[in-house]
Amino acid sequence: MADLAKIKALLDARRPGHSLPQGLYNDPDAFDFDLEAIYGRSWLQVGFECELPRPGSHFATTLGRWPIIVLRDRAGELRAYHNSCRHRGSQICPDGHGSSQRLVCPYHKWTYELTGELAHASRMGDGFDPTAHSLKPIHLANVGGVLLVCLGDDPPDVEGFRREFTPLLAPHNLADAKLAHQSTLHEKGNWKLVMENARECYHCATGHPELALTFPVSASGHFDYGEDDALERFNARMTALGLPVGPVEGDWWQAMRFALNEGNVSMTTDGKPTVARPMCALGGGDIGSLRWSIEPHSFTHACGDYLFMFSALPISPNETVVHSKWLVHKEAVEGVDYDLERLTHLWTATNLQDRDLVEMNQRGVNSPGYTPGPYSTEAEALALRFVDWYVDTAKAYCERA
Ligand code: 3BY
Ligand code: FES
Ligand code: FE
Repeated sequence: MADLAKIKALLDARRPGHSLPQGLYNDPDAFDFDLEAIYGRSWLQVGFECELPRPGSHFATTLGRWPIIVLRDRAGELRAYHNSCRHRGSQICPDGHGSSQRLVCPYHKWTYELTGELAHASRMGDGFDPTAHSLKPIHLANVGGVLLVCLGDDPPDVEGFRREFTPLLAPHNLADAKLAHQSTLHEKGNWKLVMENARECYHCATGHPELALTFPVSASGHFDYGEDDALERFNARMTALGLPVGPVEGDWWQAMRFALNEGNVSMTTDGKPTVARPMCALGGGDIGSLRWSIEPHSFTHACGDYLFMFSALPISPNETVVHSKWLVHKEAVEGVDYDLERLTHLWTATNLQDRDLVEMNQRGVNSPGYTPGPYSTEAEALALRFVDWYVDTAKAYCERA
């Protein structure tokens, strides 16, 4: 349990418009607090319904310290559980994708139905009650094929997100998508530094030469291009195609469709589509990118031809794992309709560049010379929004505790 008085003092010391006090980036108590107050209570985007194509499909992942499993049961219902055996607690499924009609714990072979009931446990004696040893469910929301879980008992409202976001997402046909690739990147930095970096493009023009070709790196947080009327022209073109652009937002989420740099159709190293069979064929697939973000941990971009998801999951005060997923149309054939290296090149390069920036940031933040500094309200608006959300959410938790 985190030292709440210490956390409160750090939160109270935060100067508006500035980065956080040092302890919030490297103190073990702050890390424990973040897991409990932030990751343990927020909706987290873990993946997509298309990753669970058949009854029995599952994927397992670890959110902070919590292994979870998401599956499709025999009746086709999606469910999520703590990935922890009700015998002596072993993790049941290793992280990754799999398929089975029952879940068998590798340790002593306790066996669970996909609906969570304990179906078999050998040599437990007459007094043993299997019905008291079902898998523990966790909250799961399926928003148009995007899967969110919440580990807390009392999840934030998800209906506003569902209502406002689903019309923007629908044209991307997630029901007809498949997972083409996923990756895991270990970063020696606090999760909040990973996310602040992910929420701003102040560093992009110089830090991400590949991304900067297509991504409007000098737009402000809501992809406003200043004097240029590119946004209006783009919005008019999307409206003519019947595509809503937003922006729409709630406390913990945001979504909008934005224009790529003039002349570019997809977020690739040459601006051309990288998948011959698009997810959304409207406008020849030239539909900018639908970007959505979920506080505390993710952003996703959906172009006409592919989708990319970024999720930051904390490991320790100074370590974070970045999970990335790429979706394409389910009928796109690797080696025929797309080349995997070409599909993944841009975001893999960007992630590696960001890792170096985050690790450099963490080393400097650990210095006795570190003092919180001001964000650019123009270039770092979304990083500031993230940090403000963090401070507000953390303070509200402290008040209730
Ligand atoms: O959140 C985003 O959309 C992006 C991706 C690249 C940098 N970051 C601001
Ligand atoms: Fe799972 Fe023993 S811990 S069967
Ligand atoms: Fe970056």
